Amino acid sequence: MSDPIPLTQFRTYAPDVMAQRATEFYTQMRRRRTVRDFSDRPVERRVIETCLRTAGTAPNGANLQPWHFVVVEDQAVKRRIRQAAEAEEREFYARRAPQDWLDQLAPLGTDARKPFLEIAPCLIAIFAQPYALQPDGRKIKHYYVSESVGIATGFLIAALHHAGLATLTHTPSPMHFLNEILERPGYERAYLLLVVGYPAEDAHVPRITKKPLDEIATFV
Ligand code: IYR
Repeated sequence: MSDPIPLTQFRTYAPDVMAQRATEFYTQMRRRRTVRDFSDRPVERRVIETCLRTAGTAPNGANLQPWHFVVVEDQAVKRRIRQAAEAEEREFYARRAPQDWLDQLAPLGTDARKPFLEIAPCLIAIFAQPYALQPDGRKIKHYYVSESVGIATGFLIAALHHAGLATLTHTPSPMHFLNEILERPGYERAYLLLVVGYPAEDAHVPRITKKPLDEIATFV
């Protein structure tokens, strides 16, 4: 390790305070819902920037930070993304998706129409970088890319929710059109498109439940 510095920022809490903090965070996070009905109310750039900084603090392979975030606010670019995404989604719903996948999606009520891609004020396209390209053309391999970008995306979603913004994790498949529209290098992999904004006045969400603790965790 090169020139380690003392860990000064870690905070410890009394047991009750710790338990209360855990509960408060859970209470806050369980209020997050994936939203599909967005309003066109604008979001402040500085909030998005701070949430992206939070995403950038995520633990990741060898601290190579194998991600890039493209924030789309331009209406014309959003329209192009909507058109390309809907073209893929029409294929998905009409042909590509096997029936059992469609059956699983039915309760969510999703289909190939993605108006939120134009209505929401902000789209964040998240790209994963399998390697970094140096100016001299040398490649620096990245490690645990999917894990790293997944964790950073989780931080981002939590940060946006904490700030009071709604999100939708959208994964049109395939997503290579994002490289073209957003002019990202071909070696970057479009990982996820995060729709960000405020819910519409009359937003509805599916009636769903989360698995209880004893189903998702085992203590040995
Ligand atoms: N990408 C499609 C289908 C879809 C797939 C899953 I898994 C979801 O949880 C939701 C939708 C779409 O966005 O409609």
